Amino acid sequence: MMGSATIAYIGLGANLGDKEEQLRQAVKRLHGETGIRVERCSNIYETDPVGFTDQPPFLNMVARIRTILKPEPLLDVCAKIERSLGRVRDVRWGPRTIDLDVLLYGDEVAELPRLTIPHPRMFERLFVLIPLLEVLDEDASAAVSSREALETLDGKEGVRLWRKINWPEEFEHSAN
Ligand code: A4P
Ligand code: MG
Repeated sequence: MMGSATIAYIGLGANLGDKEEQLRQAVKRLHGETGIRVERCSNIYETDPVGFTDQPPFLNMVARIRTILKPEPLLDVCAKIERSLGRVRDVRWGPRTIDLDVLLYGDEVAELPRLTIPHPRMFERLFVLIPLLEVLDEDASAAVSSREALETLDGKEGVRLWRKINWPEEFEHSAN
């Protein structure tokens, strides 16, 4: 049914509350959406805050999904999941229970009023590139630029391996 669907990459970040649980819930809810299937999860990394630095460390990861949703409905789903997990928009770049960004959507390059693809800041961010490259298809149009960006960036010590969500195995054995 999802054969003609598009591969997209969702960047997830959390730095308030039970961060790891927030990520797990967000992945589970993404997968539970009609028209979205989570295919792979990267490792989870603990990362120093970028931008507004006076805030707790983040946990970041990337999910590769297959979806029949178009980009804007996909963004709406991301916002809905953020709201359902209690995100309140306050300080830009500030602390958040959960943040879901659409990093890549197929080979699409788009500048829509609410949505820019690829995500405008992803190539400057180790906390995006390191997990992304674990799950990014070799033949994705952004594969070369992502790998090159990763090689040129300093500060890799600000991104530390935290743990791995064993997707989908560990979810198949849990009730909630
Ligand atoms: N928007 C445009 N393009 C996209 C896209 N590709 N994906 C618009 C998602 N949203 C996109 O985002 C603001 C608006 O961007 C959305 O309404 C959407 O229409 P937001 O999530 O409401 O606000 P935000 O996340 O506070 O701002 P922004 O600009 O998305 O922040 P970033 O760039 O996501 O940065 N440090 C570490 N270590 N780890 C982090 O995860 N995250 C941030 C947030 C800062 N520092 C961090 C981390
Ligand atoms: Mg965001």
